Amino acid sequence: MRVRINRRDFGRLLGLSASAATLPAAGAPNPGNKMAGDRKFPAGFLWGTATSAYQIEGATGEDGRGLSIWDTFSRVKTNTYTGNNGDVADDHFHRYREDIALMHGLGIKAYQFSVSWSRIFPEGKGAVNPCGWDFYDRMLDALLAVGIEPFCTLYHWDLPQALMSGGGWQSLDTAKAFSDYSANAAKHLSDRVKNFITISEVSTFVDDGYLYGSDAPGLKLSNAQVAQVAHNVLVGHGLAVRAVRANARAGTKVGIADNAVSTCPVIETREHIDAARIAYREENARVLTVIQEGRYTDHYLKALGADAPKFTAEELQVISTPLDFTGLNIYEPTWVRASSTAPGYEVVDMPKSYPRMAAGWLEFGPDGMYWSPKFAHELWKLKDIYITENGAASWDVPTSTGEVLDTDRILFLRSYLTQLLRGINECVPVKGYFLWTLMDNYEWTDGYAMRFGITYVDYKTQKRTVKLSGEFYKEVIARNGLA
Ligand code: PNW
Repeated sequence: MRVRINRRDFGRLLGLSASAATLPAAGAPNPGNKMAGDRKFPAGFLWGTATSAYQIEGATGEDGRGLSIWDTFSRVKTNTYTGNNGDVADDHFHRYREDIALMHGLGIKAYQFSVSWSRIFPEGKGAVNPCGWDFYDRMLDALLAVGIEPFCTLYHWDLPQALMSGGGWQSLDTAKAFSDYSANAAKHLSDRVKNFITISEVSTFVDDGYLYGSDAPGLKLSNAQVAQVAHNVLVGHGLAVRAVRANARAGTKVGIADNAVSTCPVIETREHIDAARIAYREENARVLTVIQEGRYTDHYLKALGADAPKFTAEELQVISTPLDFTGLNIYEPTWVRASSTAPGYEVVDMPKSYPRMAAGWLEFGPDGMYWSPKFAHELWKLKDIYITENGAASWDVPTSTGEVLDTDRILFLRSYLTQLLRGINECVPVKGYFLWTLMDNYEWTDGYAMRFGITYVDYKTQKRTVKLSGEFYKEVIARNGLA
């Protein structure tokens, strides 16, 4: 249902926000971080950028890499925007030195990259490719040489094609193969990588790849099958957490990057805030809640009925293996208000006129950057939180002198970072922020048409040009704040 705000309601809203008595307590007290200090982040805050292997590397046929499901899927011309695929992408496989210099120039302190599983295990499991790690070794050496801290994601959607013969994530064999690959990665990388992320955005690749069929592997399964796929992915995640711990050097940390549904109260009253917190737990029941609580919520199981996943108690234990940190990817908000019907909330649909960024799905809503980490922390008392992705696509057009003046992306970033700071000032333990993304890249089915970078890439020449938003981010990092 849609909330209509007319002039009278708006007046009422203003009255509400002007009256301190009707405002909820803002959670933990502000630790005295006022005035100018209000705009600063805590000392040591980790400013990063994120990318993923298939979106930037190219070189899909080099050094014995096996095929991934994205190679197969994107080679069917009708599957992606004008048939774009990742064969070349940003050619980062050959230009990583330039890209690392770019990050260094912006003052970036941490870099989240993903490993292409099929470079390491061309068949997904079995024999390790003897030169599989070579590229990542070179890249990590160059990164560490300039003091940038690597965060390594083990799975960002590019499943080895060979594992599809067993149904991909429809089979727990894939979870087992993922665990073995994760163990190998931990052994090989943990002398240099101190932070591992198991999986990026479970919901996105499960729904788009196995339900709607819009992304690789392009399947359109039943609701029951999809619930099982999601469950299997989480088992793979839990096994990988354990495999990393068992095989990495002491002190290595491991977490997940989840695009949790960012439920936000439509109006900041106690009633709607409480509803949005309930919504956070229920809307994320399939991934984040079961990881944190070790059980699917009653509401989730009831809503799915006969389509609920089949699971064992032992699997739930694996899934809920404690994490060292929780990564939240924050993009669009989900507006929520209180409701008298169980479980106590309703999602408010987006009106047609709601502001969006260039990617049609990306509705503008910086409030999620406050509420998502806050609710996650309130519900589960999380130790460390990282914002593992946040960013926006713009219709970037270089000026005649080659500049890209992406003021809309700056508006987006500044607004979201302001809300992040609001939470941090209330003691929500967010330790770092990874901007999606360093440079324009292969945006999956949107191909090269959708640009999320703070660096513009001319795909004809592979020339990189820092956009105005890149200059903005550089300034934020240098000041460790927004002022
Ligand atoms: C994330 N949604 O994808 C991915 O992790 C990146 O690989 C991707 O390039 C980036 O965000 C930008 O799209 C998402 O519909 C895809 O809500 C879809 C959604 C969210 C994130």
